[in-house]
Amino acid sequence: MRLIIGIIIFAPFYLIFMSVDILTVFIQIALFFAGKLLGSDILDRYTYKQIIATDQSLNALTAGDEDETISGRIGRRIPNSWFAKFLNKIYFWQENHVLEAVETDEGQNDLIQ
Ligand SMILES: [Ca+2]
Repeated sequence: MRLIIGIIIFAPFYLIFMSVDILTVFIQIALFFAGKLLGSDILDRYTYKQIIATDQSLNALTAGDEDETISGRIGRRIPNSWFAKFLNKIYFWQENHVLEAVETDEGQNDLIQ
């Protein structure tokens, strides 16, 4: 019940943060490809770190562990769901992206178990 009240109170802030995060993702993806085109190793690594940080931020915003990516959380909890299959399609170059993203030492800080 407290979690639901908390979500209602913080929903406007949550939506603002989420919007900024999603906007940041698009900028990061653009920078990532710019780094690839320019052959810039530093820009490449910099944007990769930013993308992981944003991914984990979105996971924390949705009551997940702040040290885990969304893919890792999906792979740990619901690896056969439609969303897991959707993520695996996006990361087509990996055998099973959501399972590869699982970090065995993460997930204990999920707010919703
Ligand atoms: Ca981690």
